Amino acid sequence: MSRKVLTLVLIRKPNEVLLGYKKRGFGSNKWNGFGGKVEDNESICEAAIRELREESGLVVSPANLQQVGMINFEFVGDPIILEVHVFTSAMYEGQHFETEEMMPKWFKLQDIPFHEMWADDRLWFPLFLSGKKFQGYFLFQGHDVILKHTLNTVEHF
Ligand code: 6U4
Ligand code: NA
Ligand code: NA
Repeated sequence: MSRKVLTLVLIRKPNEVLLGYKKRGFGSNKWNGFGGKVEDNESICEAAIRELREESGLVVSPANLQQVGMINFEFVGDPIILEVHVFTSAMYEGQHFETEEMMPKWFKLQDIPFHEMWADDRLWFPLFLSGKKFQGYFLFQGHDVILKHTLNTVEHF
């Protein structure tokens, strides 16, 4: 078993969240937050900020980035565990724009397109949206079926 550390950033307004439609690569054709792999020369927070900027155009300062979740994903038949660090910010600069990887769009909280997102999102988004911090584990078969999971709130990271 080896691990890959990834980031996922969800930008909030009081009644909206910014998602991006992933146009290529892992998780393509799904709406998701912005993020990607942590490089060797950077911290997890730096990676989160860089991926957000590369994929959406928005800039967040480290002081405004809050970690809200940590999720481990395992895929049947794949020895690599994805360790995804989930962050949020209500403060950002810049205008979002479409990139080669992502098409960003604001969603009202009542209109979040869970049927076009990773299957785990409908389980942990309610915790995120109510301001709770959480830790989870999901075992996937393929990219659509969750065979088992755990999900717990935590006090801090
Ligand atoms: P490259 O190869 O550079 O294009 P990179 O942008 O570094 O890739 P990418 O896009 O593969 O990384 O990262 C995957 C993204 O998908 C990360 O933000 C984490 C996120 N992710 C992976 N599995 C997820 C899942 N089950 N539910 C979820 N987000 C997931 O909500
Ligand atoms: Na990415
Ligand atoms: Na990347």
